[in-house]
Amino acid sequence: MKKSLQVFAGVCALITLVSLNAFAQSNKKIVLGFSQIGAESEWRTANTESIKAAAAAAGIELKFADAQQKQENQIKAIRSFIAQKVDVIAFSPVVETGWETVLQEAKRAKIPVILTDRAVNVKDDSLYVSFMGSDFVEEGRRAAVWLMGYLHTDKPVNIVELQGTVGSAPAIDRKRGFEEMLKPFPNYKIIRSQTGDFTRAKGKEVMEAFLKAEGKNINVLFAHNDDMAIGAIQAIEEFGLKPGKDIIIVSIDAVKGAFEAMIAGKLNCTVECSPLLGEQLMAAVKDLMAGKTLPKRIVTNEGVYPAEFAAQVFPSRKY
Ligand code: GZL
Repeated sequence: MKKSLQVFAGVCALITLVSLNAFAQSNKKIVLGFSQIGAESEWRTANTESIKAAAAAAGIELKFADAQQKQENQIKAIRSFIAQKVDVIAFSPVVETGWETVLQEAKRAKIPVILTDRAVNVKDDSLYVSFMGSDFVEEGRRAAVWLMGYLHTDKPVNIVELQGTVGSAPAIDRKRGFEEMLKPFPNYKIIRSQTGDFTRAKGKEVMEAFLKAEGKNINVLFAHNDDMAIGAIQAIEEFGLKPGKDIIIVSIDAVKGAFEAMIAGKLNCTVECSPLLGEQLMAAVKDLMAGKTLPKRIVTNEGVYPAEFAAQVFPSRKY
């Protein structure tokens, strides 16, 4: 009799332990590992703020790693998240290629991966669950369409281009979209094109070189982001020309600095690329943890802001 009582007590204890564990599991905070590219631009800072604020509001434990724009640091961060057994990994890939190995490691560890902001170029797209971010090709198209509508000319238009980070999805795709729209109009010519790595400092430096080589031959600057455009504006002024008048400038992001430059008459148009992905990401993480299926591609909706609307729109801008 005594023996069977002991067995019964043991079984009860075991059931309690298992059910407690299950309860704890169900109330366990979701842990998200996020590898951010860096802090290279106003856009990136706003994107980081959006992710951190949304994680806190969603009650999700965020492990955040800043890669200082280096792919090897992002790969290290993802490996660290795998070792820590986080529930979900999300990251904004600094460049499109070189991710297969680490994404296969995450897959083997059964940790789902969500891409935000930028895409990866992999053969096996089961290596990530979903990609949420802008359509960069469309952003390039919108920049070109605005420019041709603004200039409305069949005379020669010499364009210099400040490209984003070499090998990054936004740099590749914005260039592609811009050139696609210009193709039927050969009077629009890109005479110089070089990376400014999405930063103000590099944008200024490369624009100085463009001005030294081409001077007043430059009619238009197309910058892949506002930060490089703002750096280039300084270079144009130091060269003795008027940005926004002697050289028409169109860029992408629609950050606060771009609205300030447009209101000052130094920038002519910015194409929106929203960094406010935090809430969308946390909702996707929660859906994933609840067993729901995510769409493979979630596109953010955006607009185009010509200078004449800047003062009116600026007060309502969120980044
Ligand atoms: C675009 C984003 C780009 C921004 C830049 O989604 O990846 O990186 O256009 C940022 O400002 O540095």
